[in-house]
Amino acid sequence: MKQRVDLSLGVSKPLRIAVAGHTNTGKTSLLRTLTRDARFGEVSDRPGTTRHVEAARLLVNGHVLLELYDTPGIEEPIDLLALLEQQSSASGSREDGPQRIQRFLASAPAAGQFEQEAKVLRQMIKSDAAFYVVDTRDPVLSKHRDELEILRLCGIPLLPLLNFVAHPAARESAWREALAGLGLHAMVRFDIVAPAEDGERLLYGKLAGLLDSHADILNALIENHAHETRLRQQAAAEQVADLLLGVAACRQRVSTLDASALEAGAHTLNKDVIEREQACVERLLSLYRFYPDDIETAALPLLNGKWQADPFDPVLLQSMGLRVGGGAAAGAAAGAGIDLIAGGLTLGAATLMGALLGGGVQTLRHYGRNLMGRMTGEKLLRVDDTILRVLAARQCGLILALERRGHAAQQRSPVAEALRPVLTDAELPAELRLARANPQWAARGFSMAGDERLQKAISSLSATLAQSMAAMRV
Ligand SMILES: Nc1nc2c(ncn2[C@@H]2O[C@H](COP(=O)(O)OP(=O)(O)OP(=O)(O)O)[C@@H](O)[C@H]2O)c(=O)[nH]1
Ligand SMILES: [Mg+2]
Repeated sequence: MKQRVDLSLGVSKPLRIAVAGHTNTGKTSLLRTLTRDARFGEVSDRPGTTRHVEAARLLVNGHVLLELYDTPGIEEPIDLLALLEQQSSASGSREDGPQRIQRFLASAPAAGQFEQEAKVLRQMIKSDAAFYVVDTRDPVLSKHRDELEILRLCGIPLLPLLNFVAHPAARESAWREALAGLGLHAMVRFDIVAPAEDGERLLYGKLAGLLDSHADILNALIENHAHETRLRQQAAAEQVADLLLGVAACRQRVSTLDASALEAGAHTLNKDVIEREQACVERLLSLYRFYPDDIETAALPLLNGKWQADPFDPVLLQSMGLRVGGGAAAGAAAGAGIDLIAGGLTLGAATLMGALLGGGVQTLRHYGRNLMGRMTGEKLLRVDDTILRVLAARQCGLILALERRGHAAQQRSPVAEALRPVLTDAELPAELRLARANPQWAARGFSMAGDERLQKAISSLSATLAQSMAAMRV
């Protein structure tokens, strides 16, 4: 994809934004969301969690464009404003806001009673702009007005960010009115834990309106954000396509048709598919910069060895509205979702399960002498279409859950409940049928080897998957 972000921007000085506000309003959470770093700082329900200023950087093409500074919550605004007024009248000179703040920072209380507030103000006067994070569930009190009064003295643009607006107790209009009354007319609604898809675009766009001198950096951030989202979605769909093509190509040779050989073969294939799915989950988590703990345990193969229901579980297959071979309901899980191919004929999952339940070759007798004759040829096991459909649905479901999740979210995201079928046509996509005929595609890492036909298949299958996911997003 064409890179359109202007590299030359990186050589100018990064834009410095302080994140300020009352304690416990979501400042640290905002940094997690904007940096996509779920481990940034410490977040908790306790007030006074952040005790020091902490910086995070946003890079575009290796250049730092934005520096965000998390600051401690302001705790004693009323007393501090009183002190600032007292210092100002004692000085007898007419000072502007930043001079008053500097005077305060040089005074003894800045190292004593107001140490926390001093950390915020010291960062504010070094920054180009600030976000003021508001918990709109709070009533607007004089402590908030005083806090804003103090922050405004720093002389930099202040953009209020209305958090918790979706909460039933939100007092959005009271806050809007109060902020406007203080001369702050530009503000932005921003749900920090679950930001809207265009949330960051609106946030940086609003800030660009207040910060003419840095509009180019902010526009580059907006563009880069959209660009990275597109790249991530494409890379994610390619991971799933790679998984599906690899699994479709997998085959397991069995030497004889007795039950123990078939069961061992089915077991090996089963294990291989689960491992491949797990590897795909790990790659998707890392692509979206999440950790296994962020997703509900039961839904992840890597936490308990398999998904709550592994892809071969007959009950899962049925609950997905997918056709399952007749024997599945009988509980012959070892063979569910696995086709037996013998002498060039696909006998289907039902046959394999019948064979496993009924003791092998005898069960196959009803296929007639003719067929039994073919059994001397090559005998293979491979996953059936249903398994490919289940894997596609699960991995696409995971991608959508990761996309919806903000990096400040504290609760685990569920995946399993929301699964919707992805490959719904009666026939599987042509790329997967092609993979069936190309067992060499099953070799781990083969997609890295540059095989042209496989690369083409990955790219066209991923486009199909991306289309299905786009339809599910709306
Ligand atoms: N549901 C929900 N919870 C949020 C949101 N933003 C923050 N929180 C929660 O509010 C609490 C405080 O968040 P922090 O990010 O630690 O707040 P802070 O402003 O950095 O707090 P201090 O460092 O103590 O000043 C945490 O439990 C967050 O998970 C939000 O948009 N929605
Ligand atoms: Mg904090």
